[in-house]
Amino acid sequence: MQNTIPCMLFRGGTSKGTYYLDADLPADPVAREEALLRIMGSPDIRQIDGVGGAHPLTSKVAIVKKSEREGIDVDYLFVQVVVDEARTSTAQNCGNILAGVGPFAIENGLVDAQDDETVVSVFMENTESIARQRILTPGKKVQYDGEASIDGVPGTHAPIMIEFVGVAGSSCGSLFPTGNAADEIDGLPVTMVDNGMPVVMIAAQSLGLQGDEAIEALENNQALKDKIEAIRLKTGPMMNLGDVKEKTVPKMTIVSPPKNGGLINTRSFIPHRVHDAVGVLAAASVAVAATTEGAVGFEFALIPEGDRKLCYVEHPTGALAVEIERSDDPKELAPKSTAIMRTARLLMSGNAYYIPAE
Ligand code: NQM
Repeated sequence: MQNTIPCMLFRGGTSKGTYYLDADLPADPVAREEALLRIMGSPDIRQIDGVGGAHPLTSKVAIVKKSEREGIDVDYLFVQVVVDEARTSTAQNCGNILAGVGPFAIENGLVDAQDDETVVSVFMENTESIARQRILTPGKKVQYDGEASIDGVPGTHAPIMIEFVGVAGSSCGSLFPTGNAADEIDGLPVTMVDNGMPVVMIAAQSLGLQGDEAIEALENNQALKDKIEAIRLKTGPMMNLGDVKEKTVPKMTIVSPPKNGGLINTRSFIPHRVHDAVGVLAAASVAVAATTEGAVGFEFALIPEGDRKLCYVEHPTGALAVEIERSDDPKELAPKSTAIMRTARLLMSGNAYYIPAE
């Protein structure tokens, strides 16, 4: 006998995942995790018996419910389903999957669509911070087609503008959790930063790299991966994240001078596979650090003028634009606001099927 659970499949930004109403999933945490794993087809490197795409970026879950918080429409919990292990993690947030949360909330009647445009306020449970999404809703229906493009996704779609509130330090307690813009680990200068995603930045040059290596070249370089993982395990406690061996944070980001006129170039280990692009909140963290004196990357970043900066964080398939507005107080390093543009698309709606354990 198969169990069924109502489910929608969305592409959110450059990621893809299954989206559920909280009430539709089993209430028991063990049964819930089992359902999420089996529907995705984990553990299996190919996820062949499930809907997962055999990569961390396509093995993601959003669980959404109507919020009881004042001024907030919905609560969103992000779950990373590990591809090749029977394990899920809520230790990180995901700004790409977030892009589908507003459309999902409207499609499921959690938020009443307005004519033309609907603002959805989302409480992101993983990091206890807020995102405001502006979704095009002509005739009170979510519009998915449009003229906006994001690097890493073919074609054009309707834009979803997302503004983040209170994301600085949301996982690590402060923007620079060690109190320094840069520290030294294993003889290498590193920057530990959290503007919505815990990120460790290391200059490509200090790793003997150019910074524009192909994803496969980095993933096949075991000595490099071991070095980066050794640093990552040391940064966990320093970033107030504890033992990160089994966690998907911090993200290890190699930075180098921009190649195409952007702010900075990146290759991001998330934390073991290399991202095809860069995470949304990871880019938000990189953008703030790279524009802060003393941080790794500051010296070679091409920093836009002004207090409101549109920063193009370059990645293997293009660039991700992050707008950061500096605080009026020059001593305050956390930005006043962080905003990005994404697109999302409903791919499938129906029931997910899985065979429960005996
Ligand atoms: O940093 C992948 C993604 C992400 C995270 C990851 C993300 C973010 O691209 O906000 O979006 O870093 O595991 O989906």
